[in-house]
Amino acid sequence: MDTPAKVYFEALFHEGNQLQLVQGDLTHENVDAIVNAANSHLQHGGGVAGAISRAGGNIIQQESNAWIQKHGPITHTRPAFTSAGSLPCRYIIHAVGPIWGEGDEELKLRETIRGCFILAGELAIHSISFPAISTGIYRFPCGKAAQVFKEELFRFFKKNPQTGLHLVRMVVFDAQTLQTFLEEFHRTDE
Ligand code: AR6
Repeated sequence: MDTPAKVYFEALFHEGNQLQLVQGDLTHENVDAIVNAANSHLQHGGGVAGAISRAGGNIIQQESNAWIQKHGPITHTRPAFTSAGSLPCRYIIHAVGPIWGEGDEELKLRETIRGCFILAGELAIHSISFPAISTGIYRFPCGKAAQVFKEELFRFFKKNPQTGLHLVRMVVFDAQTLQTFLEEFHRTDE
């Protein structure tokens, strides 16, 4: 039933650290943590958040509610994390991207991605998978998002050669998003 995610682009860094662009379903990712494209109240209704919540089970929404009760709403810079229920990964990092039109969207998307890397360091994980945060219900233009992700993911590995995070996967769902990200990622490869 499960189609394995296909790798379309790969970049190798210091110590064999690896960046991959794959097409697949984030809920199938066999990594330490997947990033959820969440909203600030962690109500996982639609999009990839809904898919994660349905596939992983009620525990994810329950732990999310407990997080909000304890810490208040999530910001771009500081994501939340929960366990992953029945998903193959260990953690879900709940990150909130910008809604297109609210202002400073590009900077906020960069902060969202950087916040995930900071939390990944605190959790001492070795592998992480990102979805194309903000490009669905939040309507961030896909081409611009691809450029931001490419720059931030490459920057992370270049600035942190000794990182314990050895594998970063960018997981896109549909063919059009894949095409846009592929064009952007190949542009870097000069
Ligand atoms: N695997 C990988 N990517 C997926 C999957 C999947 N199973 N399902 C969708 N995508 P979105 P946003 C892609 O809308 O724009 C939710 O209601 C999708 O094609 O999930 O940040 C939250 O609770 C798109 O490219 O996130 C928030 O309220 C990307 O994931 C709001 O949506 C992100 O689309 C967040 O909106």
